[in-house]
Amino acid sequence: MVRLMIRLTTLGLLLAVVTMSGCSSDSNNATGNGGGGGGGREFVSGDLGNGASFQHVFGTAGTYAYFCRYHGAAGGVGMSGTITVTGTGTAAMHAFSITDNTLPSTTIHVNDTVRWTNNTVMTHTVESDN
Ligand SMILES: [Cu+2]
Repeated sequence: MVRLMIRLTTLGLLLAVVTMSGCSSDSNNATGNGGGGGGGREFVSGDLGNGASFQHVFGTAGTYAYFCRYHGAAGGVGMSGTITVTGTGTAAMHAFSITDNTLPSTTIHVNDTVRWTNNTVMTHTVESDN
């Protein structure tokens, strides 16, 4: 009986952790604009497990190189890509599915959102070089 209770409690905690990590991803989005939460970098997703997603609104034109910390590195090494942000348009969503150890490069407009969803069984991150 005690064991069952402990197992149920553990399950409850696991569910709480999963729920919280979903929220933290959202709060990253909220603070990600303008480089918050990433040690001054434009965006840092944290770990994205299977099915997890992260999104970021690009409020400033520029060229944003980014990478996965487990399969790439800053400077375009390995699992990496570039988001190029040009003049203002209608705010649009660009959703990408990660299906292997590559990351998309794309050109978007200021105030557009990019969303990455990890559809592999491995853990990845998306984080800007700067
Ligand atoms: Cu990766």
